Amino acid sequence: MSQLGTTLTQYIIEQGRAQNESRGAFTALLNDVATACKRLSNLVRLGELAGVLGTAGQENVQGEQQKKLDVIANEVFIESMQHSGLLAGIASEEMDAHYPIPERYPRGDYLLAFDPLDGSSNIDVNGSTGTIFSITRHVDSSAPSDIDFQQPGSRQVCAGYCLYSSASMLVITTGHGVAGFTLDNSVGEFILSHPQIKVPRQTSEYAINASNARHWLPPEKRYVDECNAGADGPRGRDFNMRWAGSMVGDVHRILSRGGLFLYPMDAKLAAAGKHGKLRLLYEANPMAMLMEQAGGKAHTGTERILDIAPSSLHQRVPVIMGSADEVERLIGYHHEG
Ligand code: P6P
Repeated sequence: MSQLGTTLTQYIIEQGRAQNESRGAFTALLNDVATACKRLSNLVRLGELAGVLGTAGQENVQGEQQKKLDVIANEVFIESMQHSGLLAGIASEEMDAHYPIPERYPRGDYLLAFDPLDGSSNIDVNGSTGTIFSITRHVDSSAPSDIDFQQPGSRQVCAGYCLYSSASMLVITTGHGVAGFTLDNSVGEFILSHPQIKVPRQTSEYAINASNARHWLPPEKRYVDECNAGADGPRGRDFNMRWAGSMVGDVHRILSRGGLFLYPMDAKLAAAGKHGKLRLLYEANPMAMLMEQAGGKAHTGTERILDIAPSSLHQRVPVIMGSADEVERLIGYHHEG
């Protein structure tokens, strides 16, 4: 009989045993996340054949044109997660305020914040997209408010993403390292394929949207110029640049082979009164937990991302994350000013 491999459920239960923690609720919660991701993986894989491409003809709270699949992905996640009795509330990039669990369902102890379809501008060109999620505890039994979601990233109990690309992969951490699961469509299970993901401390690859170069602040300009100077420059080696246009695609590559992901503060964002491009609660925080759990670092240039005390549900922050030596180098440039 062919071996199936370790399923997500088996992994969470085994992790619980190893930590002497009861993981029943957690197992059920992550299984609901996995169900939602499988449903989205099918829709993304079918694309136009499922009639899910193109714009929804409306804007989200971020003022961004919503794709049909942004709206569908949000609905799929809520439908898959709200019934469990494990969540006290849900916050999403696609919703102004948090979604209270309907009274017909029991309320649980966890809060879910998620970006249903990160990189959705890639969907119409068959590029990589993903779902990013962050789970924290709801500290009391009353119905949560938006403020209850605004917890520092260091209080996350679970973080992860599902990458929809050549394979669909679920990558998660519960605070004991990072594991990757590949979707086996023949049985409809996420199977453990990358048990202990580690980010190399060094790299020769960086990721940034180079079209913003004229807006970069001195630390980022110095960092990128030195990388581009290659073997004859101060770094003494050639560098490569990749930009996926989806944070999930870039972060997954960096978790897989090292690199530095940059969406820093720049003059254009400052002029628009923004503190960054990427959102703290459901993009920067979950990815920062994954990076640190994999031996990388995650910083804004002035502070560790997981230490930030959030001030709003859709707060934006600068993001510098990946191979520890490169994050430390760029932080050093920020300190030099
Ligand atoms: P730009 C996608 O919209 C996203 O939020 C991240 O996934 C991605 O890294 C970034 O924005 C891309 O931004 O300015 O290159 O389109």
